[in-house]
Amino acid sequence: MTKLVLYFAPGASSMAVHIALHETGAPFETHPMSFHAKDMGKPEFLAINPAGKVPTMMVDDRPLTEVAGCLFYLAKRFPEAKLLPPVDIEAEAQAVSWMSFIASAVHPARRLGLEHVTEVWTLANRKLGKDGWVLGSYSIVDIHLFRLYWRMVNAPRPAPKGLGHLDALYERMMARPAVKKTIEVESAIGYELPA
Ligand SMILES: N[C@@H](CCC(=O)N[C@@H](CS)C(=O)NCC(=O)O)C(=O)O
Repeated sequence: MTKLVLYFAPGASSMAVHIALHETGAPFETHPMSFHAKDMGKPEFLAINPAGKVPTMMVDDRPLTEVAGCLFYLAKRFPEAKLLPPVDIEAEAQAVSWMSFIASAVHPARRLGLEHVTEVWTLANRKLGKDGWVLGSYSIVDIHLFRLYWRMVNAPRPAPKGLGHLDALYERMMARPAVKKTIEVESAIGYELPA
């Protein structure tokens, strides 16, 4: 059986992969990392992921990085978890399209101020366009999008309002056992997220 080890920091981007691992029901090990202890910059971690970032997921001792890459691997490796629509090239392409948008536009937005954050999240809300799952059925895209939305709405800084489709997605995600379990485990370790 494939051995999976997730390097994660509570509440960080790695939370998305942590949720997906819980969704699969597959056994995995975790390696908590600390921002305060600067774990991501330590030589032993940089030897695994030269970018010094979480998530980093070891797949039988081979490092896999980037939220989108890790999520895609888990969805394809554990098809019974139904984290992607089955055998649908166009839906898979939509997943890649959405996760590229999330990683390149949504993730960096919070560093660029409220006006930019509002613009990007308003676009995401409009792209979502309905109170449902992004691809029509629950998928890794919902997990990826949720983690960033969760981070924004739970941060102390002001957040854009009027994002009804995303609020509905957030509520549905928060009801999922895999999300509850991940938050339980990560909050028990403690969040060290930058403000
Ligand atoms: N593009 C990466 C971004 C990952 C990322 O930015 N991770 C942050 C935490 S959210 C990190 O590990 N930062 C290391 C540090 O600040 O030392 C992905 O999608 O996985």
